[in-house]
Amino acid sequence: MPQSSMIVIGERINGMFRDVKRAIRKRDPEPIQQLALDQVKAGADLLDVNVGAASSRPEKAMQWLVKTIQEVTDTPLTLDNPKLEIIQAGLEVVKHPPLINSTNADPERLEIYLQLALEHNASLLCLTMDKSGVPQDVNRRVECAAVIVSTAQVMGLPMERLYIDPIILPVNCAQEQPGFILEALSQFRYLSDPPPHLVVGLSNVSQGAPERSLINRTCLVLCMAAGLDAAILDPFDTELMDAMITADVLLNRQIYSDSYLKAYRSR
Ligand code: THG
Repeated sequence: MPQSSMIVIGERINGMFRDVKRAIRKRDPEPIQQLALDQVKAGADLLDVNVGAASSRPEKAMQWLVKTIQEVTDTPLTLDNPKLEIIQAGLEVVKHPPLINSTNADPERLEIYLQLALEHNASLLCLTMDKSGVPQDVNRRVECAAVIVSTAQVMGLPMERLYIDPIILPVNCAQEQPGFILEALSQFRYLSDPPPHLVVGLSNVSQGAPERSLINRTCLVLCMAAGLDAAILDPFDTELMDAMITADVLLNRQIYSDSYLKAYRSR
């Protein structure tokens, strides 16, 4: 039996997008619910929920988004915010165990978030950075990942509920970074057996670049070859989804048939 296929986290419910920002401001459920249903239909296993800078009361906005999405789908959510209070607000109203996105490897913060994930039967996404910021090299990322994995093990969060994110930066700002990400991912895999999930926020890599879709799907396939098994991405990009499904087949993580694209979409 092949290993399991990519976990798709739909990125579109994010206040960074103008349509979402407007819907949050007006408390208009329709665009949000449509984006939720359409992303699930396009292959999202989880839905990222990020209020962005859309609201003066982000706790309330997070709760409204969670409730609004839950009215139309049972798909699990990814509560995406750097602030603990906003994650907690989301946890108060979420129905199904979510993925908490995110903490970093700062030991104090890590313990608080691990405790929170354990209390809520949630999964936890950890960024391989600490108080000193996003590492620019491979080794610091691996050191952070090692701290994350060992702390999770000590506190009793199973690896199936831990996601590690090496933090992808735009290729037009720092061209050597994607290569470092690939190297970091291949090393994260050996930190434990079974390994934690490995995830990236894919669209970061192409921000500000003209060939966004091409850069995104090429980067995704490279990351998958290095062990990535989850990604926050745009499930409406069909060329991206096709490249992902094909890479799953080639990595023996999905069964091949002549109609494998169709088979994936009709799951
Ligand atoms: N890691 C983790 N979580 C994350 C990220 C990550 N959450 C947020 C982000 N990064 C992933 N989500 C997005 C969503 C949108 C874009 C990039 C990443 C994006 N947006 C357009 C832009 O900036 O050009 C918005 C413009 C528009 O179309 O309106 O690219 O790395 N754990």
